[in-house]
Amino acid sequence: MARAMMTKILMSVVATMMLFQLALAVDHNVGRPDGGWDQSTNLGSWASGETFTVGDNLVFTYTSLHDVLEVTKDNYDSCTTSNPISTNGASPTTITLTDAGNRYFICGTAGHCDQGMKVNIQTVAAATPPPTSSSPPPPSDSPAPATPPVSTDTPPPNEDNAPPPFDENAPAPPVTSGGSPNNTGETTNPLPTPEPSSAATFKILNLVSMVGFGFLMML
Ligand SMILES: [Cu+2]
Repeated sequence: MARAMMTKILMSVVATMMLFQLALAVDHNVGRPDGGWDQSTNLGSWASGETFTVGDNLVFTYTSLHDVLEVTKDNYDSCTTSNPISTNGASPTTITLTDAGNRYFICGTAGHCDQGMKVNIQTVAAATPPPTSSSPPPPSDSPAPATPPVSTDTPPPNEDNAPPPFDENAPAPPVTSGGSPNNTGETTNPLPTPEPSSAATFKILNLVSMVGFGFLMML
């Protein structure tokens, strides 16, 4: 039951975050709005004004005079159109930036790359999600409070009590004058109850905040 519910919550959190990612994905219309995928647009300048994040899309819109080749850096630099990584010839061409790093696109029409119809896309990683249960904090907390209970006054009961409890009040144990130590045994340990470790508390708080975050995300 509880496990199934946790699974359900986690799944909805993940799904929500994925939707969130999709909602944030940006379509970058290459060369727009001032130009396009053509020879007359300064595509380097256009690209430098954009921020490409993992999950974003490139959208190339062009006439039948052009196409879109994805190529290696070497072929990009030399405008070599043979052996492209991919060839796309049906405008519009949408390319999803699935990973951080550099990708290189050129036009395959003779001479167009040399005329500037090329663009280098530098994709950056998406922002990291908020740190939910990262490991670092707990260790710093736990060791410190471990010591306190040691040197505190030792509870007096056991041995001191033995002789005197010739109870003035209780008439009950009149058996022998020998004051059996067993009777007084009940008062023995007022041992301090073990404090809940702060590490455990921390974990619980973390869990609660995670679940709470999940619910927030679902709203
Ligand atoms: Cu072209």
